[in-house]
Amino acid sequence: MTIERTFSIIKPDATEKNLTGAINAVIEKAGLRIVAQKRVRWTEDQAKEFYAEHKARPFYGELVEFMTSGPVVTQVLEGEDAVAKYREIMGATDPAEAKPGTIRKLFAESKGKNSVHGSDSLAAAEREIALNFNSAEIVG
Ligand code: 3AN
Repeated sequence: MTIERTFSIIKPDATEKNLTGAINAVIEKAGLRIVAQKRVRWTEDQAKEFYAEHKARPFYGELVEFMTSGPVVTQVLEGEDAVAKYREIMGATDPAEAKPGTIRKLFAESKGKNSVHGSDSLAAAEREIALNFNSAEIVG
């Protein structure tokens, strides 16, 4: 077990429905600490850069459009095995396949409007945190 940091986004479908606090409650109950958080509106360029690895996927345009359609809450989460633990409590990409009690089962609408993002590896977490926060904004 090692203490890790992972990057999280509360997506526009969830901020629109006023679910930031409810999602944060699930995160904190799972033992992850929110060590940085800000509510922002991404530009198209920011969304394109963040999701660059998905450029060739058929849903890329839709994804960029959705992620810039309203405010997002970006976060750094810290805790034991934070990357894997957050993926576990987020649930499957498709909320219909997500396990009971997971954030996506509780709150998400569809594969696109799926309420949250979490880094899928430690390397991705480092890249995503660096893109969105400077070190002074992260208070562990
Ligand atoms: P995850 O977020 O669970 O790691 P990925 O990496 O497969 O999922 O996909 C990245 C993001 O692209 C997802 N969070 C989701 O919002 C979006 N996405 C994935 N599949 C689809 C799809 N079929 N239609 C629309 N958006 C999708």
